[in-house]
Amino acid sequence: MTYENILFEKKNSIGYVTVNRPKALNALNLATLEELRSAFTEIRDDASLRAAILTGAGEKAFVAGADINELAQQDAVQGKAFAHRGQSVFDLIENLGKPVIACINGFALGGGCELALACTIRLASENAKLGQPEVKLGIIPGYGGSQRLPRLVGKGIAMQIVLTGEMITAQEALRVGLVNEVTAPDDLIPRAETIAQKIIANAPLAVQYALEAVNKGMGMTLAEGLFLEAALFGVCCSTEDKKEGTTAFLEKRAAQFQGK
Ligand code: CO8
Repeated sequence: MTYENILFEKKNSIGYVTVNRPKALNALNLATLEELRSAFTEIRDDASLRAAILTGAGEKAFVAGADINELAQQDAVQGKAFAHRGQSVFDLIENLGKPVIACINGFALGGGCELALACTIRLASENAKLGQPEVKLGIIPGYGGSQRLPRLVGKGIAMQIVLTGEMITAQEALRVGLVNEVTAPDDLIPRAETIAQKIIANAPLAVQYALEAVNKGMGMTLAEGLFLEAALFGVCCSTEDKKEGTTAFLEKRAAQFQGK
């Protein structure tokens, strides 16, 4: 696929995806959503890639939301269909089987905040501003914000963010657990690369199953989640990587994982 709205490159086992519509503050129109689907499908299926870093082009925005020009035209049936379509792309990112690190380098609003919420880890630069301003437009979050935000930061804080529609600073996002770390703008991508490489050094299947255990377990009762954890733990015990990891530890050497 030729990309017109995103940049996509592969380097050092990492897929770099940059939403590239800086004149519209990287707002997500339908074409951009479909390019994200294509790039992340490729990252999922390319065994040489072990992590992804997602950011926005320019210095002002990560993603300033769904494209309001398109939103303005949607009737009820289209609105529902668009929401499902975007949600399926964000579900792909959340359940990629590989970590996706959001580098929030400016505005992350509405669909942009929801895109970050679907990522595995969120880092923000000091100038980032996050929020769910949908109610100011007469709509509610439609790409998962009403569901992922309370699961991440708790119901009370999520209610305040969603119902006021006000933006919060990077520091406030850090305080409430919406982002994991805040960095200087120039340190954002290098810090994401450091975290990605630490994950890449680990056993690929173990990383994949740990992601799956956490993601799927969040929607289960504790008993169901524990059952899932035990089942996936058992699968790990059948891998060559588990044999290599435990043997390397006992032999006091670095493990060489094969993802098998
Ligand atoms: N959509 C389309 N264009 C946008 C968007 C957007 N979300 N955000 C900014 N732009 C455009 C502006 O129209 C402007 O274009 P132009 O230069 O042609 O006039 C350009 O980007 C620069 O923006 P501003 O001049 O407004 O820049 P400022 O620095 O003054 O303000 C803000 C920056 C505060 C970020 C401001 O642009 C803003 O408020 N943007 C809208 C933010 C917003 O409301 N986002 C939520 C959208 S709703 C949503 O995301 C719903 C998701 C679920 C959808 C499910 C079904 C489809």
